[in-house]
Amino acid sequence: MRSGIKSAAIIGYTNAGKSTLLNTLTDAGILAEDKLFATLDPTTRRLTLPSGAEILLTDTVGFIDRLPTHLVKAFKSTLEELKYADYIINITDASEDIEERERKRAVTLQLVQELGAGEKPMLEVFNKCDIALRDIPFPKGTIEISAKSGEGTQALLEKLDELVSSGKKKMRLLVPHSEAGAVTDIYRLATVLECEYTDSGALIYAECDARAQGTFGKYEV
Ligand SMILES: Nc1nc2c(ncn2[C@@H]2O[C@H](COP(=O)(O)OP(=O)(O)OP(=O)(O)O)[C@@H](O)[C@H]2O)c(=O)[nH]1
Ligand SMILES: [Mg+2]
Repeated sequence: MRSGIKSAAIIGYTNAGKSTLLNTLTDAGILAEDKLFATLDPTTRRLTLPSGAEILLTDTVGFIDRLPTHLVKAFKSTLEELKYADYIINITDASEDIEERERKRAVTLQLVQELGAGEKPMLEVFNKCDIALRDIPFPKGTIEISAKSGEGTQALLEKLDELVSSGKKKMRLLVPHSEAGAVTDIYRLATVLECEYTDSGALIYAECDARAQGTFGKYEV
């Protein structure tokens, strides 16, 4: 949060392919197995999007319904991550029949609400399209991928880029030599597109989110 880098949490029913997706996108080397709850603690990796913007991507524990009451609390604590995420990537296993698919999707959406994350921007992703039953249409607006083969993941990254860049503004900033330390902050909190050292200071062209716009507005030229 302090770094100002946006983050997305990959959520979904157990076995949907969350860890596989994180591995495919970031080569994170996280255990992905055909067994329930292969992931028991969240793992976060840094990912560079096609625009060059960076995002943190977090794998989470799989959701499940009819969870024994004594486990609910433990599960919810691992899902605290959701609270800190800026965006949600909701993965559904598209290889299952429509009833299972919709049931699990409903459980996941319900839990997102219960965790207080219902208002966060969410990308709906249908995974395992390589083995999906083609006769069942996917809901409108969903992104179809195969986390295993990588098919469709470029489109997912582009959608993430759209989310991350919304509300951003390109700014021309002139940082005087006497405040050179601010250059590091700009590199940390904004996406620097160009940087040139001139007689009057560092001339930087950067894409700034709302926070960076506030912090660096005084250098705008
Ligand atoms: N055919 C196919 N199999 C996939 C795909 N993505 C994941 N799998 C398989 O689905 C199984 C579950 O994948 P994981 O990535 O461990 O699923 P998960 O959502 O992280 O599961 P939990 O950690 O238990 O919540 C593994 O056997 C994966 O190889 C895909 O796109 N196509
Ligand atoms: Mg997992």
